[in-house]
Formats: sequence, C-alpha cells, structure tokens
Amino acid sequence: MAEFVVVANRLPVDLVTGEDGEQHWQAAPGGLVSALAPTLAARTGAWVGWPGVPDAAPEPFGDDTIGPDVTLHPVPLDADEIAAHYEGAANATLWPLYHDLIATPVYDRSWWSVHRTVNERFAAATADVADEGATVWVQDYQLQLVPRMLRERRPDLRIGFFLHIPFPPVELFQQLPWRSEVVDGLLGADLVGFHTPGGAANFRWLAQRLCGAEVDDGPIGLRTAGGEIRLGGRTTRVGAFPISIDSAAFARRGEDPSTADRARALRAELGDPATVLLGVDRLDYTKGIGVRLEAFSELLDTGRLDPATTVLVQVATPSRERVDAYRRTREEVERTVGRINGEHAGIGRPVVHYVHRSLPPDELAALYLAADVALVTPLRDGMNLVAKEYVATRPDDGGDLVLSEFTGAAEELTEARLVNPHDLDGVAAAIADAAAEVGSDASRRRMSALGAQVAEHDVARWAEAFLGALG
Ligand code: GDG
Repeated sequence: MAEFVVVANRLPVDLVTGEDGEQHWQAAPGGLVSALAPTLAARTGAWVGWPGVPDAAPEPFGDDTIGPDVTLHPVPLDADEIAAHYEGAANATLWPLYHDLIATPVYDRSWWSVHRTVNERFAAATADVADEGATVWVQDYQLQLVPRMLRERRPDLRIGFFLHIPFPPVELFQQLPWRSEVVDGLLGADLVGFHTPGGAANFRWLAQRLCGAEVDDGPIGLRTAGGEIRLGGRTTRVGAFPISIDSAAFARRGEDPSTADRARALRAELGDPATVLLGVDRLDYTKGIGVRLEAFSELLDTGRLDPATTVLVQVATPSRERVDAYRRTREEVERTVGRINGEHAGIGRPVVHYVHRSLPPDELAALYLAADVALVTPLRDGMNLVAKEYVATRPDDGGDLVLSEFTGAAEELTEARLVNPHDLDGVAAAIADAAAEVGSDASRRRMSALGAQVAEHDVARWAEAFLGALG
C-alpha cells in the first residue's frame, strides 16, 4: 500500500517491443517524472497509469529508477477504449474545447460513456493501492472524473488534481454536454490546481453555476490555494500553480562544453547562417506552427529577412497521428514548408529545416544553444515548457524569445517579445526585430531576466507548492 500515489494517463515507462519481438519496459523520462520523483522516492509511492499499448495488463512492478519503494500499477486499455476514451473523448472532445475551439470539438455520447468507464477503472486501481489517509495526486484532462469517483470509494484520502492544459472561458466550457459531470468530478478533490489564476477563476464560477456550490470571490492565489468552493459539506480549494522545468539540469546541459561543440557543428551543418530561428513543438494545431511559418514566409517575400543568411529549424514531434485534426495539421505544415523552400531555398540550401521526429535531449539542448531566436507562437497553450527550456539552456544570456501571449508561460516570462499569434504583422515584426537585434545589450538583459525567472521557479518548487497547499 502506498502513502503517496500519482495517477496519470501514462506510466513513467512505456511497454515497447524490441527488435527481437520481446516486450520490455523503457523509461519515458518527462517533466512530470523528474518533478515527482523526489516526493515518490521519499515515501512508499505508487504510480497508476496506462502502459501506452493496447491490452497490456502486466502485474504491478517496482521501479528502482524512481525509488526503492515505488510501484507502478498498469491500467489496461483495449483498442476500442483507446479509440473512444483517449483519441476520442480526451483528444477530439476535451483537448480542442479547452484550447479555444481551434479545432471543432466532437461531442460523441458513446465516446463519453467509455471515457467514464476508463476513469472508473483508474479510480478503482487507485483505491486499491492507496494506504489509509494517503495523498493522491491526479494529473490532467484525461482523468477529470477520477477525483469524485475516488472520493466515493475512499473518503479518507487527500486528493489533489492538476490540469496541465488551459481551463477554458466559461462560455466555451458550457458547450460540453457533460459539463456538470466534469466540474463535479473535479470537486471530489481537496485541491484543484491550474497554471493560471484565470483558469482557476473560470472553474470556480462554473462550480457555482453548474453545481450550486458556495464560493468565495477573493483573488486566486499564485502558488497558494486561495479560492474556496463549498459543496455537500466539503471544501475544495483552487489555486494557480504554474508548472516549470528542472532548470538546473537544462542550465548544466547548456554549460557543458560538448553541447557548445555540437551547437557550433549544427550551425556549420546549416551553412553558417547569420541567423538561426528555431521552433520545437509536438505537431499539434494548438502550437501555432503555421503562424510562425506564415510570418517567416512574409518576411522572406518582402525582403525583410534574407534567405541566404537566415534559416528556420522546425522540430515537430509526431503526435496523436490517428486523430483527424492532427493529420490535417501535419499536411498543412508540410505543404507550407514545401512552398517556402520552393520559393526561397537555394539548391542544397533549404531555408526551412523541418524535422518530423523526436530528437534526443542532447541534440535538443544543442539546438537551443545554437538558435538566435526561439519562436513559441501557440494559439493557446496551458504553459509551454519549450519557452522555459530555451531560456534555461542559455547560460550565455544569448538568444531571444518570441512568445505568444496565449501561453501560460507569457504570464511569467514577461520580458520575452510577447506577440498575439492572430496578428501576423505583429508576429512578423517581432521576428524581424529579434533577428536584427541578435546579441544586442537589450536582448541580453531580457534573456538574463528570463533565465533568472526560470532558475528561481523550477519544477521542484511547483511540486512543493502544490503538495504544500494540499497539506
Ligand atoms: C502539456 C501542455 C504544458 C518536444 N520535442 C522534443 C522534445 N520535446 C519536449 C520539450 C518539452 C515537451 O516536449 C513539450 O512540452 P510543452 O509544455 O511545450 O507542451 P505539451 O506537450 O503540449 O504539454 C503544456 C505541459 O503539458 C506541462 O504542464 O506546458 O501547455 O499542453 O519538454 O522539450 N523532447 C525531446 N526531443 C524532441 O524532439 N527530447
């Protein structure tokens, strides 16, 4: 039995099939794992999640990479459940709804029914592993029904929930046919955390309107749980806990001479351009990859950037490729890359270097170090860790950051060149200014301020603030 349980869509390991045809576990390192590892390792811990492939139902097993007393509890999903719950309700209903309807959400009753069943399965698995009075931390939009389901099974538990994506404006949220169920599901928690105060305030308003909860109307605290919601004799608190990264680890990579060597080699491979622009994203319609490509294209068309001396590297990691909207986004991005190169590239000298693969962390760090300007232009993003990783990797205070106002990161990284991603002229102007001012004292001062912000507010602090507020 565990004193501290993390519940997430995925386990921190993936079940993969090797070349020999045998299945084995492979670590899936990510921000969440490094954030929670210290807390997990310090206690008897458990992680409840899906192993990432259909029908896999291995027995719980220990994971020494996190801690000696940490057990992983796989929750099996069959192929139909993956299609209805994960690709459907989570990624074709909730994801677009919570990201401002950039794609049109699909409201499918049969998907939702499976979504409910899968949330029940996660709640049941958690109830089985949590010790009397244990602390349970449920993660993200796929599992919003779990807190209530778990509370009903185990009133003794202390339950926290954190939403990694934006919580939408109330007018949009109200479209959801299952809106009261979701709000009530979250109200099963003792603490519900969001990236921004705005998301928490939206949720508090909906708790009152949809569930008849009593709420206070004070300001929502940052890194504390200020807002109170009372329903059915229980109190749920809400707060803003902006997530971050292992800033020191990124800084160490940035300072490592081998990263600098690789960054120099990368620039040479790119043809030693005067200016390297960089985008790194999951290939997702929320990330505004098309926005930056269009802005770049206009700058080349109008001669404000020179294709002989400027390159854009776009890393677009494959993502959710079985969901229609993602297939369409990929087609659009690749068509635009082809058009820009067709119009502006020299033979053997592309202006857009497009990578549709996941790069190893060392290579990513070298790219961060090599890039003069990072372009982070989502139409909507809960936080955006790439922006934070980029500034944390620049011990030299070099580089520059063009950052969409519609990211959670923009509320903290106020010294970046903030842009409205719907304003193409504004995005293009920010890119042109950043390129013109590479290495200037002004951009160094701004990068230094950004670096200090991220160094101070790292992911360990995020986890401590949330768990401290959860009590
Ligand atoms: C969700 C929310 C929120 C990307 N390409 C490669 C690679 N990455 C890594 C980045 C970064 C991560 O993926 C992406 O994180 P983001 O925060 O940018 O975006 P989402 O995946 O949408 O995350 C988001 C986050 O949750 C946390 O709460 O910030 O708003 O949408 O860490 O480095 N990593 C490697 N190779 C790649 O090619 N190694």
